[in-house]
Parts: sequence; structure tokens; C-alpha cells
Amino acid sequence: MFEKILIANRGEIALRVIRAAKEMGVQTVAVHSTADSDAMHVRMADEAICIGPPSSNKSYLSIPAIISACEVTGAQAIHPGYGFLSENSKFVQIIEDHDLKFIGPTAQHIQIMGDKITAKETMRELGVPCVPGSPGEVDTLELANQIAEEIGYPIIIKATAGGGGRGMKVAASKSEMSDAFTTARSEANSNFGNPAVYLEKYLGTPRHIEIQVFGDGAGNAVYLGERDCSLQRRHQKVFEEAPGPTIDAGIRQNIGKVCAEAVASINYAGAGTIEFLYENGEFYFIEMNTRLQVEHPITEAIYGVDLVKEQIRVAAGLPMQLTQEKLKVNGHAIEVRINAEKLPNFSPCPGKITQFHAPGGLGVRLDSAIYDGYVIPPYYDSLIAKLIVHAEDRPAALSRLKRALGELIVDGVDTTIPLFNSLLSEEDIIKGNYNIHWLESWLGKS
Ligand code: MV4
Repeated sequence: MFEKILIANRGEIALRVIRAAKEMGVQTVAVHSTADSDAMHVRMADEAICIGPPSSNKSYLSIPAIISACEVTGAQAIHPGYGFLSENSKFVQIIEDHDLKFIGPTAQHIQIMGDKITAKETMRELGVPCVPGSPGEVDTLELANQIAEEIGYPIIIKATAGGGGRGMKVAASKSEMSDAFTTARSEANSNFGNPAVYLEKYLGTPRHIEIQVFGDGAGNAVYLGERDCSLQRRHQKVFEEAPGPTIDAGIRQNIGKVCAEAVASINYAGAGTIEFLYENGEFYFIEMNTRLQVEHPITEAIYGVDLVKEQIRVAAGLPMQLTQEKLKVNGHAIEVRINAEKLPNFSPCPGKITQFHAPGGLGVRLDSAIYDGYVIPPYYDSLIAKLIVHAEDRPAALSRLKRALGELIVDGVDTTIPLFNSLLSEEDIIKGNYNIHWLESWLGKS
């Protein structure tokens, strides 16, 4: 096992990793910008190193600063959290070149999944069901028109260097193709420095279902069921639940096996998420995330596992403790993301937290790095807490969520807490009757 690891992140996820490391007897090094000197991750780690000014580009995204912090402190491995450098294959390569360990997959796996065309091609060859679409890049309008005729409209054009909703254009019919294709390519080029785009059949009312997988890097992998993350606004998840309200044990096992076998056969190491659109009982692969995700705690709740400890173990070369036969779904979990944002426009609302009280009791987890008097800096994302509830079934989890939200106090800044109180009285939410468009449509009405 490592003696010391460095956490190249901030906020609640830095605390999440520090907690796992401490329980494993592993020393922790926090890194921080000058804007984060009073941040909780700095206080909670065994050591802390200032790596630069507030701007992420000069601190949390500065590879030389982070590598130097490892060398100064003697940290042997780096946990990237999510966001920042977590899916940067160049960073992983540099870590390896410095004889340090990256707590996550190889640079090669990150690179394959980072390019959405190679990701889809890889998954298709491994037997993962994909959205019907172009076999690879489409570089002329003639080819785009020809493939669109074969697949049928509506068509979605996606940038291979995009992902997470960035760089997409929909063409409802042939008359919209020329504009959509030309715009998609030129935007891909200016936004990502890569003009390559590909085509897919546009699915109208799917759910976003993602499968959690975990590999040991030596040909073994497990699946830990699904999460339904359909409730999103502008491609930002707001409310996630596990299991998915429309997924039964048979469906879970079928898609889970396909995903675990796929990642096992490429010797994938660590946590990964395979994202699907799910419509009319069919799964369609869209992207794979090669990191620990924000919403991982709902999976931890229903499977009773610690994904971060498992990541650290595997990175240290120890055998994976997860085995498929021991992984059994228990109950239902929901996460809501509490952002320092002002409704109805979700505009960022940094500032001082004048009062904070965390909810508690059975089946309640609050992952947060805020405290009474904490000043939320304006430089980073607005997630300030994740409230996770776990109960015996979905109705009990919804009741528990309502109860826990009632206990939670965050004063001094606006937050998304009122949104969740409203959502919990919506019949569609109570019934689990929603798709990827439900939230934006509902927000548009209210
Ligand atoms: C799609 C789609 C419909 N059809 N692909 C958006 C994020 C990126 N990961 C993929 N996205 C979509 N891809 C096909 N072929 C609709 C979306 C989409 C979406 C997906 C998941 C969650 C929310 C979404 C909101 C709008 C569009």
C-alpha cells in the first residue's frame, strides 16, 4: 500500500478521498490555490501545499505544480477526483514518467474514451449496444447526407472531441442537414481544435442510464448496477437515483454483464461509467467516463462498498476486493446536488455561509466541504454539497430525502435546495416517470 497520496482536487471530492485514505492508514497531501487557503480539504489533509493563484489553469490544472508538490512531499500516487485533470491522458503519462502512480485507468484507456469515435468503435467491437450511426468520422456533407438517408431522420451530429453535451447539433430533416453539419464541424474545430464529427440517429425521449463498472487492470471486472441521471439542466445533473426506476434485476444483469466483460477484456483499471441512452427497453451506448463520478455515493449506498478505497487498492497493485457474486443491490438511494446558485436562472451565488447545519439520522449522507463562516470563492464550480439518502425502497428514499432537506440549513447564499422541495411534490418524480427532457420542460413551465 502507498504510504502517502496527493489529492489533485478541492471541495467535497477532496474530502471524500482524504477520508478513504485515512481509514486505510495512508497519509494525505492536499494541494490548493491561494483562494482556498481556508478550505476544508487543506485542514483535513495531513499536509497541504499551495500550488498557485485562484485561476484553475494556474493551480488545479497546473501539471508542473502538482508534480512538484508530489516531489516535495514524497507522495507516491495522485488521486484526481472528478473534473480538473481526472481525464487528462497527458497528465497520466507525465505521472508515469515521474515514477508516480495515477489512481485511475491508464493514459491509453483515457485517450480511447476521450475521443468519442474511438470510444464508440471500441465498445461496439466489444459487443456493447450502440446508437445506430456513422461507422466513424463524417468529413463531407455528401457522406453526411448519404448516411442520414440510411439511418433516417432526425439525426444528431456530435463532435468526436466533445462529450458531456458539448458540440452537438440536431437535424430534423434533410433540409436542416447542410446547416447543421457545417456548423457542427466549424464549432468542433474552434472549440476543441478538432473538426471531426460523427452522426447518430437522434433518440427523442430516452432516459440517461449509466452503468458503474470497476476493473482490476488484469482482466477482471465487475458491474455495480445502474444510476438514472435523466434529471439534468444544460447537461448538468441535478438529481440522480439508483436503481433506475425502470430497470429490473434481469435488465440490470444483462447490460451489466456486457459492460463488465467489455472493460475486463481491455484490462481496464479502476472505476468507470458506461453511459447509455435507454428508450423502449433498449440500451444505446453514448460515452464512457474514465473517472470516479460525482454521483458515485448512490452506488456505494445500494451496494455497500467504498469505491474510493477500491480505487486506491487497485492503483497500489493489490487485488480487487469486489466480486460479482457478493455484489447485491440493497434498497434505493437518491442524490441531490446542492449548488450555490440563485433560482430560477441557476446563476452562481458565491459568498459567505453564515449558518450551516447538516442533516443526519439513518440513511443520510452529506458530502460537503462547507462550514459555518466559509466563504465560497467565485472561481470554481458551484457544487457545495451532495445530499445522499438510502432507504429500503424508492418511496422510503423519497420520504427520507424530504425529511433530510427539512433539516438542512445553508444560509448566506442562495442554493438549489428549494428546487428539490418542489420536485418532491411532483407526481412524475414520485412515480419515477421522467426522461432527459423532463426537468428543462418543467423548469420552463414554472
Ligand atoms: C444523444 C441524444 C439523443 N440521441 N444522442 C447529451 C450529452 C451527451 N452525453 C449525449 N447527449 C445526448 N445524446 C442521440 N443519438 C440526446 C442527448 C441529450 C442528453 C443526454 C443525456 C442527458 C441529458 C441530455 C439532454 C439533452 C440531449
